[in-house]
Amino acid sequence: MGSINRRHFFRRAQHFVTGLAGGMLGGTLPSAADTTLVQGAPASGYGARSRFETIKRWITPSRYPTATASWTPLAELEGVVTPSALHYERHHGGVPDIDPQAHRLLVHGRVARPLEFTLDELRRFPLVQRVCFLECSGNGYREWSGPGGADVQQTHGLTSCSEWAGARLADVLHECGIEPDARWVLAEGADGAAMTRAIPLDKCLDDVILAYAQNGEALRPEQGYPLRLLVPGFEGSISVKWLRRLKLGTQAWRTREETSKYTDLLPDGSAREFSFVMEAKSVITRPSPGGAPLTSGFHEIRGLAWSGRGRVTRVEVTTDGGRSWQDARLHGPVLPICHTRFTLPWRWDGAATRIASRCHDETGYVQPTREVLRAVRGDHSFYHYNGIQCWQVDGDGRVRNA
Ligand SMILES: Nc1nc2c(c(=O)[nH]1)N[C@H]1C(S)=C(S)[C@@H](COP(=O)(O)O)O[C@H]1N2
Ligand SMILES: [Mo]
Repeated sequence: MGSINRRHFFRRAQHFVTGLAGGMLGGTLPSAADTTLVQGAPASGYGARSRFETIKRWITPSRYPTATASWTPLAELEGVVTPSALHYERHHGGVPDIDPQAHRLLVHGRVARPLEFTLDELRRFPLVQRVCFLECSGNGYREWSGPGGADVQQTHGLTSCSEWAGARLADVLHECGIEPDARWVLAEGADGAAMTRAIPLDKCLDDVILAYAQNGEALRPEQGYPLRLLVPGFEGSISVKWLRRLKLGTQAWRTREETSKYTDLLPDGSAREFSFVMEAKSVITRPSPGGAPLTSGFHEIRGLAWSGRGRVTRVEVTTDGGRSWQDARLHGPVLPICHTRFTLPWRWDGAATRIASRCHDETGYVQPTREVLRAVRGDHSFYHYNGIQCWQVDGDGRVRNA
């Protein structure tokens, strides 16, 4: 939109609308004879994006390419659903190549009837579907010690949002007959890492999905094809991909992923265990670092907010470095445990400033600053960073992580 001011923008929009109506109501449209018609490409069996579109996941450089992560380019996306091809990835042992016909899910342990399910059998359970985000608890780990990531992709790209569909885990567990003393469920993946995590049984009986579909089609291999757990609101690592085994037990197992990993060392030397829930968070995706430098005038600030505890109820935005905050517009439908799009009109006067967003969720929780988080969790945290993200807008219009 460049440097046009807001009034100009609306006037132009009005011209556009009246111009269009004039054309449709008998104004002069170009006739077929005026243009050279070129035959386009034929229909295709499976779609691909335009060759002019080039945005990509950013892959963390690593000596171990099968134990790394790729990050969603959030600043480049609109709406709230992440295209499957751009969903972030985190794998500990690479992406296995699994034949769905041969794949089985074993349910055993504290159940009356240990059972093995094929995918066809799982599809016979009643369907459950929901749009929700999945976020790695390592998202934003570099921001703990100060501004870290170069852009939104590197600060927040380990969250993505999809429509997931499958069977309700509760239905499948009930089919096996849950023993009265069962309290925990161990989930194991069929990948090289045999990723294993324990989940409280209460959560499993509440809203966990045995997902076989994502955004309408089969899961992508990198998202766990042919079957994964989808544990709404919990850190991503609990949503075990390539799921092959569920074991019910009376207590947690404290696997490697629950002791040496996915715990949070506190200032007093103790560790937060089972810190499952992803707390409320938000980020301004536009303007943000890496975009074209801003020109003064009207801009629409855009961003995403989400909370693992339920709905986002309010997002405030500051454009003056925190002196004042304004309520942004939330674009519906606002779903629980789902990315929520917010926007706020802004006129930039060309002076250096700082912009940031602050998310509230339906539990009354308000997204904290980095200082507040560090005061509580100390200097040794890696996971669960959800601090307010501040962007510095320099006088020349360049935006950077501050
Ligand atoms: N079997 C298996 N499941 C797994 C993982 C894994 O490495 N192996 N990674 C976990 C982690 S750490 C996260 S954040 C999410 C990532 O899911 P995604 O790759 O679909 O985004 O999957 C989880 N499930
Ligand atoms: Mo993760």
